[in-house]
Amino acid sequence: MGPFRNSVSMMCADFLDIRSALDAFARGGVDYLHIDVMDGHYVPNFTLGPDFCASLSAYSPIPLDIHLMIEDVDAYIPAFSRVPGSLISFHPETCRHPFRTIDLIRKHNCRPGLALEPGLAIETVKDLLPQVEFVLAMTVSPGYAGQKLIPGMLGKMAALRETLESAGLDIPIEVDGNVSWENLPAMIRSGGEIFVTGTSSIFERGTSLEANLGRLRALFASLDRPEGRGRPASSGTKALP
Ligand code: S6P
Ligand code: MG
Repeated sequence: MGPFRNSVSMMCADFLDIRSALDAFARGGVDYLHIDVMDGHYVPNFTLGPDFCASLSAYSPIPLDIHLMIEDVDAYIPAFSRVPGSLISFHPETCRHPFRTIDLIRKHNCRPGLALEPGLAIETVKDLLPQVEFVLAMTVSPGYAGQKLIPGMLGKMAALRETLESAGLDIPIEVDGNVSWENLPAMIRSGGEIFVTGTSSIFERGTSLEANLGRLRALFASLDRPEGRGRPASSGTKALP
């Protein structure tokens, strides 16, 4: 699928028909299953938990991309790392000692990522970037699907990409929030490589999952990085499975 990858947002799936969604994802070239975990404290919503993750993996071989929007992250790493090799991202402002949290995720055989909420200054996480395998850049405030892209977030992603490059860090940026057909090209130009697809694209109403997955594949294939921006396409699938 080229350098761009699709992580489908499972909180947007029809919970009464998860098997058919997983079957469609297997046929449609989905790269990750994005699991939004919300605790009613860090964000004003509740969503998915560790048993749901385990059930998905018992049925589907697609790797998990677990996005923790919770407080007291360290206490829950063992529960969320039951599937080895899963991507696990957390919001550093929820942790007292984020280096320790990163180590804990690795010790549990998972791949640590930093999740950046839109208001967080990149400068505050600079020292953590060399320790993680990806950065999840939120383009909406954490908590809900179906929100609109916050103006300024594309520029912030581009600044993050530049920060990574000038530090010599070859890790992907995952974009989360309002990844729509319209926003995706600009998100790619701003340095995104992994895209969380929810109600704005894959789960858009009125069309089938199959049709939307085909549309996304075609869009990925038609887009490439402009000269001199972002990582070269050939390096795009290197860092993560
Ligand atoms: C939001 C969450 C996201 C949503 C995703 C939904 O807190 O982290 O992963 O599931 O943004 O996609 P959409 O297209 O409805 O914005
Ligand atoms: Mg998310």
